[in-house]
Amino acid sequence: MALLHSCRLLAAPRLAAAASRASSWWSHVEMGPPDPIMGVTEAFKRDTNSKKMNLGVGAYRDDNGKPYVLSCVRKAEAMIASKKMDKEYLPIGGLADFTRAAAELSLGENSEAFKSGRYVTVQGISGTGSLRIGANFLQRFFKGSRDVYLPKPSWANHTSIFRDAGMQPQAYRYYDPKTCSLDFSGAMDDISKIPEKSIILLHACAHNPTGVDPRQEQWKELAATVKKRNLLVYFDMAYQGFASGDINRDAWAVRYFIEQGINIILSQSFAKNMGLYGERAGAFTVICSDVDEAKRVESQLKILIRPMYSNPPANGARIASLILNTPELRKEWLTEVKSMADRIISMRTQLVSNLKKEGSSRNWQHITDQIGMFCFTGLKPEQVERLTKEFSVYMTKDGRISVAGVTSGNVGYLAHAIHQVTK
Ligand code: IK2
Repeated sequence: MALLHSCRLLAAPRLAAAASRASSWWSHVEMGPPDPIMGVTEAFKRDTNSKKMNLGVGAYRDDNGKPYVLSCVRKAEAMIASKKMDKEYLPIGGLADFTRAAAELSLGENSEAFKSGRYVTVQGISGTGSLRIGANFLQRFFKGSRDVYLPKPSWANHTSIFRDAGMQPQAYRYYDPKTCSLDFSGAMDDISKIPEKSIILLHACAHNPTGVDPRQEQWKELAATVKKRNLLVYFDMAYQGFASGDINRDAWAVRYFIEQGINIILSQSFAKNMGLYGERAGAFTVICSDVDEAKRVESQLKILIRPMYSNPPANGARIASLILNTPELRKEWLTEVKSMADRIISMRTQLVSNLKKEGSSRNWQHITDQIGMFCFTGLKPEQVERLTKEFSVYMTKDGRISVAGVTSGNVGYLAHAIHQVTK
């Protein structure tokens, strides 16, 4: 009897838990997959191998493999701290000194659109948040198709951002896996067939994940085609300065399209080029036909932003604004961006020469041809799996590596590991 009683006592909490599961509001919620990029970092953290390398997430590391805070950022932070500023809300559209400087940086100080004021720029929560403002704006106001044509492949989050905003992600050919380079004729063929008044997304520079950008003559052809098809161009510029080391060169396509009379929309991120990742500094810009239209668009952007997050975070925008608007800090920043870009370029060269030293007879030229933070190695999913399992080298399944995570200390090990799984 006593035994029966204690069994009942033990069973009671289990029954209660099962009953509460069955009656829960959320019992139907299934376990979701880990994020394809952030999930790599989680797996990396669990690995105890001292030689492990995280080439998954695109975050810059110095040559000791350590996260890098730019010296101009440290100085701007000290200036902000000394001012003992209040913590009041920013306006809905963000810090005016920041949004103006972000527009000047992308459009160029001599841009007619910038000088005439026929644009609106609002602050966004870094590149992702700015893309989302743009996607929601399109969903509410774009009169053409819901279709947004993305390069294939594109940054994985693009699809989710547009889909969650009620748009329909579509694809155009961009990358040729056989040559590990741009499939320009495929892209032109697909783009010339996109229905008129659709939206096309273009990576302004340092295409993620492929590291493959069109050349200037190719950008010109692209601009002519999108103009002919009457497509709305959405530029995503998350790496200005990070591709070539030169902010003007990296903004060339954006500026060229506007000069051709194409009224683009644009998202910018300061995560990579200022190393402000977690500060979430970004901007969304709409080029309009005149100042009056810009004012109307601005009013609607504020109405969109207000119920999303009310107003953006202040600290990152203050830092970026001080850097962009203070000549000495800006000069220092330009040097630092260049040095980050140069270190990445030099790691590409060292990786190729180490692969040769290992005895690899494969053609790795695409590693040095590609540009920016990422390299699309061309490694197959089984090879990626072996790299992770046997060598603790972590990267996304598509074979993308963040070259920013490679250092003079580990490039030899990486080359050895890649050679072992590709020979
Ligand atoms: N747009 C593109 C093309 C990006 O690459 C990013 C940053 N991606 O970085 C993570 C990774 O791929 O490893 C963004 C937008 C947005 O970045 P953020 O929101 O951090 O500014």
